[in-house]
Amino acid sequence: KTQNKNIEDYFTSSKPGSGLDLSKEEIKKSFLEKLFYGLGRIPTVATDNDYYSALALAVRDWVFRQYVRSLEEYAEQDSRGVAYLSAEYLPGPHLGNNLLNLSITKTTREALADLDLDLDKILEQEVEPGLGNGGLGRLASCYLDSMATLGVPSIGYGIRYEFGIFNQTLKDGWQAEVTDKWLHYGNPWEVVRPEIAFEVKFGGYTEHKYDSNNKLQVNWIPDSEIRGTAYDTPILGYRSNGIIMRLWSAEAIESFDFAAYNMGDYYRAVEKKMRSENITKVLYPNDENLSGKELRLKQQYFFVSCSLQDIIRLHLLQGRELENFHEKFNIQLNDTHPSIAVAELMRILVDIHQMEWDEAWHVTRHTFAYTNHTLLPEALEKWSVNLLGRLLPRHLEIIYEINSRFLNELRKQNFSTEQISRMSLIDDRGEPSIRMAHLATVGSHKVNGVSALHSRLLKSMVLQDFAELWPEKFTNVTNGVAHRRFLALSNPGLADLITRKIGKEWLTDLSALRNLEKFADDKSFQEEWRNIKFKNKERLTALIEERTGVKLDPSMLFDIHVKRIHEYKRQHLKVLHILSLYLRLKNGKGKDISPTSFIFGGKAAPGYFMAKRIIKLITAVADLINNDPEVNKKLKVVFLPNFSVKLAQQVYPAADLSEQISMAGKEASGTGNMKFSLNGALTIGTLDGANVEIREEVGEKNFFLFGLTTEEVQETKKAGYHPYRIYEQNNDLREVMDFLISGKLSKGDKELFRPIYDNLLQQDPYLLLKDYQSYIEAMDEVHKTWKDQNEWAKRSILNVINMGKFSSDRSISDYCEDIWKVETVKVV
Ligand code: AZC
Repeated sequence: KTQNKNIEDYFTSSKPGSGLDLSKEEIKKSFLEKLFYGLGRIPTVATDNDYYSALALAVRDWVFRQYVRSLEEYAEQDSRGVAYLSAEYLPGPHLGNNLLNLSITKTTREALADLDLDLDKILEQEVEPGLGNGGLGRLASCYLDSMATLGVPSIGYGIRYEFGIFNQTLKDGWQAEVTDKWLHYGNPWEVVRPEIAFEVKFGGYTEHKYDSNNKLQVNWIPDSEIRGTAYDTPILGYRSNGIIMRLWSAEAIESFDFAAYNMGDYYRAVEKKMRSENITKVLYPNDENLSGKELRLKQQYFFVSCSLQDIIRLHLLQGRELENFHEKFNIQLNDTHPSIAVAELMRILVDIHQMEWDEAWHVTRHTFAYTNHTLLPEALEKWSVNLLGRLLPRHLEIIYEINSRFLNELRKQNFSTEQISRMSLIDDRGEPSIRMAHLATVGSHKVNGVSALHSRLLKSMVLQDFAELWPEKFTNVTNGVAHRRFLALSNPGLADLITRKIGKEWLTDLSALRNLEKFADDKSFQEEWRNIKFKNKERLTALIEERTGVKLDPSMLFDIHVKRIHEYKRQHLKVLHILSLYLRLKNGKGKDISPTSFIFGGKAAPGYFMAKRIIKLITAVADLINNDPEVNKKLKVVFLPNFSVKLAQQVYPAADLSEQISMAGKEASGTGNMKFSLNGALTIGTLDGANVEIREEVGEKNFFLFGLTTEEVQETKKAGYHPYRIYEQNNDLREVMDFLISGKLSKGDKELFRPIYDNLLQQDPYLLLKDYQSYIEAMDEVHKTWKDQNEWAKRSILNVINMGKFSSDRSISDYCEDIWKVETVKVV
């Protein structure tokens, strides 16, 4: 707290002014000052990247203004706050979004034009922070955007990975990974806060002693300690508050090991420092699959420990008692990645602040809430007791204590032995391990899934026993997306049309899009709508040609499948469909096919054999089709490398058809599905995740449905599934499957795609063959509908105007009401 009266007086009397709606002259002046005196550049040597950095620094000042104003307001209101704990964030480029939220995009463009600079070229310079894998990380960033916009007193905590998600390139059609050096040219958005730094312990052992009051004291004597330093990035809401994304970076406590140094061993002296800094070096590139690696657990504990120490510091700074901690703070666990926080908060309260166990447990359970993002068994985190005990010996004891008390409760309530062993935090079958989802569930007051279907399945499958024990604990919050970034910013043509017709209300209330309903049948409106889509497709066509050399025709149907590559997401089902069209054309039976460009994008986990082979399959099919003059007037296939938020912003606005074809019961929600619809794509999809709710909102007629339901999937598997029989019975499918191993896709190599072929014929765990026919028929319906362009435009309009539910503003309001019980405080 500052004790400096002069500074306080200055602050109070000059009250930070708004950062919004700046004038052209103000923008120009700040930009040039940052360029000259912030970066020390003279005009003759300034590069595009310097222009970008100068503008970013100027904008950051205005964003910080809004942040400071928000903090003042929160302090005055004594608000209850939210800490969002997430191991991943995918913010996307900041500059354009901040300009939008400050409402100065147009003025900035003019200011720069006066200086003969082009805003678009400058925006292009930004390297996005790839601090996440996919949906989960992007969701966290959408939520920060909405928390800022709605005025939720909040802070997002995470890890400042030095290397984010790898950059994907293609080599001979295979994915190749290249290190992501996002910090190479510096990062103008962050501010390092060396004074906000905490020490984090690892390893060693514990000592148990009774003090003079006969109270047990546990002392953890670690064998190493490292420091986490805060790096703050301000996140601005739309004409509203600013909040902070606080990312922790690891460093050695002593830069040098002086003992070694004095003995002349300089290298060994530096080695320890390097080893400590490894913790935040690199993001694990697995989505939906745990790595079980020690370094990963270290990353999790490291950021959790720093964050909790920071939250407690903030709480105590305000002169509060820890007994009321839960009344002032909600901590949201974004999946189980930060779930060690349950044990860590107990340790801090009991060991450090001497709170009684029962009271500490009360505080802990009322502080945390847990969001589950997956039902995939291979993605449910477990840590071996051995590893956890070695790295965090005190936490293991605490987890055992939580577990023993919990199991005793169950015994008192006459739960069966079987149920008790299912619910235990420790899995004793095989190598003993900790079930992190159970720890998170037991340690939280609310548990939510991310779509209606997923939340239901969570209760009936993965956490069934817990849902029976504590039905009131379980709830649903359907995911949402930051519609300002994914519509206003990335589809300016459409945004402009919408605003011209119904005003700007939709920017802060997406359900206002319903006011467009009266235009759905209006032919001239439909035509404008189509022209905008066409222009977006032209832009994407140019980008794809530049990146891949493949030239698409923007008048074709753009059929797009972008997301992480995973068998459950069934990119290979899309490939089977493409091959079926290819064979139809080759057999002279393709007259009903509407000319289509198939666009794929997404990264595969570097160690995921099948996913990588699926990428190779896509590129092989692309080579075959694009180079065959007999078919390439009607079909084009392209794999667009290195899918990212930046690319996504150009892809969604150009889509006609959105592929959401996971096997029912596997995709927890999906958020790409929402972004596509929001930009006027129609969806072909299964009844999985949020598809179910999207279909409800946009109307059955405006959604191409196919495939088994979750229940049918379960029945099919229970009855014993034999994919080979389907292959035998369906001639078209057989022809497509056999084509995979014909060598025609692989210069005669019949073995290249055999692993995919064998997997589908022998196991087919995601039921591609079972859903194949239904998918083909739905796709035929798509091609038929496309021929009526007015009808297509109408359905596209109906998709967009019914997207109100899927704004992340709505999701965050749900969290506020149902889980966090916080009041929002807006500064504008
Ligand atoms: C994803 C789910 O697969 C996706 O369905 C959901 O929309 C998204 O979370 C947000 O809730 N899960 C992940 O991305 N998981 C990891 C570990 O990356």
